Amino acid sequence: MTGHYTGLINRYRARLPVSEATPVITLNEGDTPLVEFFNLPKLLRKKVRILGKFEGLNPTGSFKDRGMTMAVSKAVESGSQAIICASTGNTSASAAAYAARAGIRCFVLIPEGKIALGKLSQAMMHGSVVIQIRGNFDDGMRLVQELAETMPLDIVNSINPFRLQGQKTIAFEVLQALGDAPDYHALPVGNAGNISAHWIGYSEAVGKRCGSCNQCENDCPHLRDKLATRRPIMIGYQASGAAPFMRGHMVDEPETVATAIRIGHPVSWDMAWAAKNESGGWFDERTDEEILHAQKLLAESEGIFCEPASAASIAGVCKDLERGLIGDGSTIVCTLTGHGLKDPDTAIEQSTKPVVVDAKRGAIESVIAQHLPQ
Ligand code: AN7
Repeated sequence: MTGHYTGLINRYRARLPVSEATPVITLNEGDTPLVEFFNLPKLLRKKVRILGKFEGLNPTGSFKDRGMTMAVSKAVESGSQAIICASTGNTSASAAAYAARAGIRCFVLIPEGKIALGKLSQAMMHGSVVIQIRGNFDDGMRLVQELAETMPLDIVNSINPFRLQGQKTIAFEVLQALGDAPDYHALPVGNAGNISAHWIGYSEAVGKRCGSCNQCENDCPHLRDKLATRRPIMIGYQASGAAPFMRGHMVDEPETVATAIRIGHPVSWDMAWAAKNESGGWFDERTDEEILHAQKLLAESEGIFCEPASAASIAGVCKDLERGLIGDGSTIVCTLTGHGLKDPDTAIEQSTKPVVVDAKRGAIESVIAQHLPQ
């Protein structure tokens, strides 16, 4: 690579449905760190490699930016003046930022009282029109589809296929970092777009499937330039209160502390099942307690602060290692979908409260003495 990094569309142009005519609306998203965890395997007493793809380090703090750079670029290319989405928070934050960048209008529908503070502040700060609905994400998703039928609005939820095209690039980055696929790739599942996008990316990288360009008949770059020899086993983790993939049917009243994945009617239902089945993987669920415990464990043992939904992948992998579902010698990548700073309320609630003392040396000394390593 020459010059400075200018975002995933420019980097993966040959693998994305863009042309010279596509205006690239970017905040230099992607190229996130793949961080190996050294303390977690020791704590678990397992001889495995666990790596976190820290998507919280994208420009608006979540993986949504990968899909949004594509969705907004294509919307602008088609002459769109306004975008709309339903969101549990991160999609709205990302849509708002990319719409600001593009100079177009953005409308977001969010469930009243059920989105993390950081995400709400982002949508407001970037100047989108924030509409809080007395309903959940699934209600919002249905309404967005109805509204876009008659109003001049481009939907930027993951039913917009360009979203998944952008998000598939995470697989390319993992493959280029590791040289080939990990044995397992674990991630949280809400609306199920991301697990579907991961699988599209991994599949194209081995030349298995190619749905994203018009050249596949003859000289397709996806088939020509393989990035991997194999695909990982995909594991999708849900919060127990919002686990339609575990129930085998849609859930009407999803509830979880991990508000990002408080979704009962996932749009990418079929694609997510295909990812699981074709990869030989599985879905599982974790309780809110397990999710928060994993979030704290990762923050304290590895120095990585992800949001609760993201920690579902850590909670998932920890238990599946203990159960022996994932064996010794495995390499596991966990997608850490969003930054912990998105949801300061939940973080503060589960942490030791700061001590308050007089501004005097002696008072502070005694606190320090209690906590110094022996
Ligand atoms: C941190 O923002 O659906 O299974 O509206 O924010 O692709 O839905 C967020 C989803 C995981 C689940 N982790 O991904 C939204 C929204 C975080 C998220 C998911 C979300 P999908």
